[in-house]
Amino acid sequence: MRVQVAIIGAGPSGLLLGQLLHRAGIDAIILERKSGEYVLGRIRAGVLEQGAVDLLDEAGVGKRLHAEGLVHGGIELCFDGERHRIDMAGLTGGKHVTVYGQTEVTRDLMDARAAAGATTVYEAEDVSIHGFDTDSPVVRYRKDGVTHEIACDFIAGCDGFHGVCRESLPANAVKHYERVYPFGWLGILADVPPVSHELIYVNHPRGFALCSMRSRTRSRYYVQVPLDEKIEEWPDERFWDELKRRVDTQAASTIVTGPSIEKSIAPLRSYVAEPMRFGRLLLAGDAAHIVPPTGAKGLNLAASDVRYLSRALIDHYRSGSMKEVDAYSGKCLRRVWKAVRFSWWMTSMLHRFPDTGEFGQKIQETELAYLVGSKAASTSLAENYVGLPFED
Ligand code: RFL
Ligand code: PHB
Repeated sequence: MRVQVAIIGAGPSGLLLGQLLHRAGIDAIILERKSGEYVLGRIRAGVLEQGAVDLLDEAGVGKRLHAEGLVHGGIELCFDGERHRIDMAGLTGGKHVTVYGQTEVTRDLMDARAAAGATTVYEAEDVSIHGFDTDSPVVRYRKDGVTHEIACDFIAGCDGFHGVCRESLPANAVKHYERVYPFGWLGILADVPPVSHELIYVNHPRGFALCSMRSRTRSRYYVQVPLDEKIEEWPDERFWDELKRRVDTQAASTIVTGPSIEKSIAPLRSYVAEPMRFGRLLLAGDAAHIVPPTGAKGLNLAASDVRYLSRALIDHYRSGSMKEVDAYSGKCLRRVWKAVRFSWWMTSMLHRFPDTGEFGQKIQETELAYLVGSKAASTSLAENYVGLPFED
């Protein structure tokens, strides 16, 4: 079999790239290790920058997002027991974010791909990539006991942090930058109305908390927990009690509790692999970088990589030039590092670190007080949160 682009991974990066290429008449196959239901069952990000919304529109999958997504023009920061609103729209000339779950984005992209009749091979085993340092790369995989081989022009590594693509690079071809944080987020999803119509990020001596949502009837809440925490030790009751201890008294008295429909612990990490391109292998999304979720940037960075990658490949097939493919890694990484910095900064300001003590807590509260009291500082947060501009 031969295709123009072989995409590894059917998460948001791979599916969105597949859709944009399909609309440009470029032939691509997607190989995914897991089943479609498994991919849809992963509860992850919830906040889309305008740039990500625009790209989903461009891919022709924006209809349900516009009908059901919640448009937010601000967030609240809670510290020292009080909430302060950051007027993101007011500070950025009217920009906002849209709350719409990654699960829904994935579902919309899967439906569009099925409607287009494009091929996704789910439960593709032992995917391996070869010859990406030549002009004729090859991808192999196994399905139902049969080995298949695909010849292609390019391989798009959209296979997430634990994927095979980055791992296949020669060790001396890639530099890794990493910071692992000494805590994780325990998150629950529950069919209860959100406590506030905007997100609340909480700094508290007991640890960070976040009140988020998926819709007007479905809430997503998180609390910071130590890395070795066991999910079995967190029955719903304990989660709700801990959340109420961290938010302000007004929120604590109005939070509606209910049975969780999902509960998981996610570790926090900052990671970047440089460069994001090696010959005819191009990495996108979590395959190339990870940010802690505090800045709500993971899914948005995946979309911005795909924006640059789809444009580079479309330009190549129209003009025959490799100029945009050559520029891909540099363009992505300049934007990636800004989001890595922002996510690290939000994480540092809002979480309890085991070794910084009461001094660290005072510094954080002072930084937050400065932030909410200074238009310059609030604007810096707001322009990063709604999403920094693209290069083209
Ligand atoms: P994904 O979503 O991980 O998709 C990669 C896909 O590749 C498949 N795969 C393979 N397929 C074939 N062969 C192989 N060898 C393969 N190895 C892997 C995987 O099964 C998967 O389907 O990466 P993508 O598309 O780049 O999308 C990125 C986003 O998913 C990610 O940035 C965000 O979800 C990050 N993230 C969060 N971001 C936020 O903005 N807010 C959040 O609250 C938030 N929560 C999270 C998260 C990421 C998590 N991870 C990665 C563990 C919570 C978690 C638990
Ligand atoms: C979420 O709703 O899952 C969410 C929202 C904002 C974040 C992280 C996660 O910063």
